[in-house]
Amino acid sequence: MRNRRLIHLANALGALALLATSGCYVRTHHRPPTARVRVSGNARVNTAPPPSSGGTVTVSASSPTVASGVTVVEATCTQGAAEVCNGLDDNCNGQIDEGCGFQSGNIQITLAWPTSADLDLYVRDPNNEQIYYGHNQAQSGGHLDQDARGACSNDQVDSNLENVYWNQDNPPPGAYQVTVQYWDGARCSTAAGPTTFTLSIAVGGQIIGAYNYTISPGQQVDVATFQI
Ligand SMILES: [Ca+2]
Ligand SMILES: [Ca+2]
Ligand SMILES: [Ca+2]
Repeated sequence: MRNRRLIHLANALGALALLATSGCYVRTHHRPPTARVRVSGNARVNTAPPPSSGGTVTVSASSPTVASGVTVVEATCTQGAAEVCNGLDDNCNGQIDEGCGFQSGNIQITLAWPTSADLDLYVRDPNNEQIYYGHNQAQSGGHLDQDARGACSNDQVDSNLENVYWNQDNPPPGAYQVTVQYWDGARCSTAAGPTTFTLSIAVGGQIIGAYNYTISPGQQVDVATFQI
């Protein structure tokens, strides 16, 4: 009997010893690490304009306002056509009468007429400086490079065209006023009587206006005003 108790005691002590050495412990359950969720979707479209490539300066203008009585010419042009010296851009390249002995540029204004009258082209720039036969170069870069029929002279290269241009990248911004005057200082001019002229304006390589007007001796008309 006593031995049996000793055996039980020994078994109990063995069990305790086994527990003590088994490393029994309560396992803490950790939450699994939060999964990283990769959100995929459409890439955002960058709507910002691409950076300027530089090198090309684009000059644009408002639609010109024209004087009463001025007819807007619905000029037609044909790519590849011969350019005639007529105050119109016949070949659609944005230059008026190239090859006729005067220059184009970011601004070009050309006056043409079909009679022996002495018409004069005046352009007032944003600095209020007027370019014409008596003042053919402005501080703004504007030039009158072809005068015609001055006091009825036939000495000039082409007797029926006048031209003003700015050929720098950035002509001054502001208002440009285009005026035509019929010089009546001598019978040689006024004998031509009322004369219908053609006038075209190109800005930034585009024709922004082409006009006809019938002008009388001694008359002055502010044909068009535009802003750049
Ligand atoms: Ca042309
Ligand atoms: Ca032409
Ligand atoms: Ca003239």
